[in-house]
Amino acid sequence: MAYDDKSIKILEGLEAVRKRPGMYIGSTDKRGLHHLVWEIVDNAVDEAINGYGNLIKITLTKTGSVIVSDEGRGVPCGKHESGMSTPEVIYTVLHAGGKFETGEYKVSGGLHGVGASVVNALSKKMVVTINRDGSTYQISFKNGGKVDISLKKIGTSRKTGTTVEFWPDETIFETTKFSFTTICERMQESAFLINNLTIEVTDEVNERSVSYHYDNGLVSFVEYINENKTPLHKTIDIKGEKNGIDINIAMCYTDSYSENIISFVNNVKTIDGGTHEVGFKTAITKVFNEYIKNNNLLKGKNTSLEGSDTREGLTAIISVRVPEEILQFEGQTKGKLGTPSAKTAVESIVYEKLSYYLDENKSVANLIMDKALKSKVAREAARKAREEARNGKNKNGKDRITNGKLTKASGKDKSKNELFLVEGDSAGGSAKTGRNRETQAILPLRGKVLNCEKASTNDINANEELNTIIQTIGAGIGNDFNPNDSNYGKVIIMTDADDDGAHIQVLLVTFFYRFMKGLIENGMLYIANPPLYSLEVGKTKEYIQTDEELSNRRKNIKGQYKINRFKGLGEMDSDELFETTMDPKNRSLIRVSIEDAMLAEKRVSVLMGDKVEPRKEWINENVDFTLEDDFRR
Ligand code: 0RA
Repeated sequence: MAYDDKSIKILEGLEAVRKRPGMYIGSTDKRGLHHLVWEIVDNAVDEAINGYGNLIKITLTKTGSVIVSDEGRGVPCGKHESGMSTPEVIYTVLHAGGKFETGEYKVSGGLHGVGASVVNALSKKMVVTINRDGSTYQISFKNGGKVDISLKKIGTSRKTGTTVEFWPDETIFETTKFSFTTICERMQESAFLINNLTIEVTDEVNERSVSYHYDNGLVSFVEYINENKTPLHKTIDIKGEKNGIDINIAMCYTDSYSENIISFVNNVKTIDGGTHEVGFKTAITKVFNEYIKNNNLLKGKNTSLEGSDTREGLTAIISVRVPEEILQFEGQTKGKLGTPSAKTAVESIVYEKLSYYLDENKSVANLIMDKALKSKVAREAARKAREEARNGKNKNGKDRITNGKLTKASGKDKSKNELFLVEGDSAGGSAKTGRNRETQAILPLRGKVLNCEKASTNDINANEELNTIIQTIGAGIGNDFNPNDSNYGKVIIMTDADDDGAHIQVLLVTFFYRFMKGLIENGMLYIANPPLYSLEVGKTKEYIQTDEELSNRRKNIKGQYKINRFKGLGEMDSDELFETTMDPKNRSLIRVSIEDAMLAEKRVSVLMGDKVEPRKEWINENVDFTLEDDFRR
């Protein structure tokens, strides 16, 4: 093929990416936009995990670009067999890769890994600078991956490494504003996963900068998550290698009741778990039950612990590195490890190391066995209580008086019905008046919701507010939760757009995450997005969702106008509330994802923990986090 034919093919390929960006990066909203950053960073991380370079810098610049630089080997700068330079191939050919030797690990190409060329296709400009073989080379692209200036030597350098700067294309993305918080959260995670790697994130617009570096990797990660909890022992560190799979796990039990297991494969989070997580859980259950049997802790009773008993209060990070050749992902979002040998590898290493640890540390062993045994007792009691609750009777056989404040929907098609959980009785009143009576039900909530981060199933059952929610939804909780039993297709949290409202949102999301995960997994949990302002120009009134939108809108108004900032839902009348926030035709709902929920849980522990300092910091930094980015899908 002649060079020209090749370059036409390439442009067709990149054009396809621009036509259907969603196919490559999932979406063109904030999430999709950040995908571009992950894609470029993953390449840099690949170099680091294979031992090349230990500093990665990410910079958000004043011109709206992101710069990612690494100290890896540098992209090779020779001529490729196609006639193009190798950098041109890497940044313009879809799925061009092939740099990896057998046995090397790679992030890119695994979970998302659509390649740097996709980022180029979705950028109005991209500049790649390479230090290699004593020289500095540069190539630049414009208008979605068209070569602007071909690769050329621009100087000399003793260093090696690659720097990529790109400007996302505004005609493709709904927003091109990067979130410093989102990038930091993810980079901190990568720094935990790769010992001795330093990641610096700089925001030149707001003049702030953070550097992440951890000597104790996963142990530091677990300690970070448990920052505001009370650990029962020193974090257990498990390392090993089997079937060519490198295993690294840190685990620690706390006095809380939540289970917090986060797993990674080649440094990419596996949201839906997979074989490595299954191997981990299987091993723990087996170790616990053997320990209990050997030490006669169940006093001869012929029962055993369930898996969930052995994970109550557990924080664990599982990180495995699986070689390319046997790497398999499953599920719609490819967030689940499929590689079968990862199960056996993790299971046998954890079984061996954890059994040994417990035998060597009897006092720790007794503490955590005791906790697991208590969990078993509580679980059995709670199941009984739930069964009674489901039958609508309490212990004494009397009908339970609950969901008294619920205003029901009249429609019979459950899947079309929506439940609004509304902050405060006054907003509840407006919602009740303004709603669509057929499909919308209103349940007003009084003040703060119980913090479920430390709550046991018994605590939940004893809490009236949460009990009302559970019964109203009618689909059970925990292992008994069944989305098909839900009385509503959508559960929508509607709070004021202020601090307290955000607080209630995280508490509720945490409750659902811990006790009705299935509701989130099935995409049934939402957050309503009330407008921040109304804007009156002459006789017309419009509603504005964000500060950014307001300042844009103001620029285009000629003549007089009046702005009103809504301080809470209660300031809107019932028609206004319906029109802006509840009416399916106009409203914009935020669907809560599992990822959001995990962040929310971490936030709850920061917000509600005993330490004052992190809480202050957190509130200062995240006043409007729900609107900013983290809850948006
Ligand atoms: C192809 C081959 C080699 C390295 C790379 C690409 C490479 C790509 C990126 C992207 C961002 N940073 C990067 N660093 C390196 C291997 C080159 C060799 O064997 O020396």
